[in-house]
Amino acid sequence: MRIDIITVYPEMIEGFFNCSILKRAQDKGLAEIHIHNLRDYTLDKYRRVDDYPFGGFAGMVMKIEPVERCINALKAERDYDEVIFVTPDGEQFCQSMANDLSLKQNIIILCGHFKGIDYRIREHFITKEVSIGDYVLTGGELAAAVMSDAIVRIIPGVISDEQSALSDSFQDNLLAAPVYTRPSEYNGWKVPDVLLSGNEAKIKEWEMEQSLERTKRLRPDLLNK
Ligand code: 6GU
Repeated sequence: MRIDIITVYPEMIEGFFNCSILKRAQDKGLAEIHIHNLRDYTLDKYRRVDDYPFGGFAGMVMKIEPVERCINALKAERDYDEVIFVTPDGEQFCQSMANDLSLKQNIIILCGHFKGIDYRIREHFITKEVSIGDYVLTGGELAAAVMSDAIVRIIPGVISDEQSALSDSFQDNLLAAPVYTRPSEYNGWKVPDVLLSGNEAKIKEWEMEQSLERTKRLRPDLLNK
């Protein structure tokens, strides 16, 4: 899968994609992540990508021209399944959306900045608008990073133990059971006996009970989904 991220601040997220599991996914050839600086696509001699809003409102608005040139340059190379704009007024991102997007071949994620982007970009280029939660960030970069992380980590082969991505919290609308490692006793704090019993059936049963109990207690809303 390939993700193209368009931003005016590539340096905000470049480091993020060069670490840990996202880096490994790219090294293994399972995901390609390309970050494009929108300023490289403007014909403006000062490389300006924003301008004053019509109507006399406060703040600056991202211009159509560089966004169009960037998206068209990408589309000339390959077909895209989605052109996503990350914005607080978009559809709420969640695990099932990450699952769906992880099955796509090529997606573009456009990050907004300043007061917003010229609405005609949203009408004519964008196929999906996504928010990562009900709070406002300074720009879409962190949202693009959050989405890319959630999408790439579930591509088969990215996490060596496939089971571990599938048993994550939220994959089945349940929170995960607690996990423990050695030593089995520390400061008198003991690991639950069942985990040391070697009885796989009992361990599975315990895990499910724990998942249900934690979900009921901490996120009862998930049980109604
Ligand atoms: Cl996608 N962008 C911004 N600027 N703020 C957000 C967001 C996106 N999602 C939640 N808050």
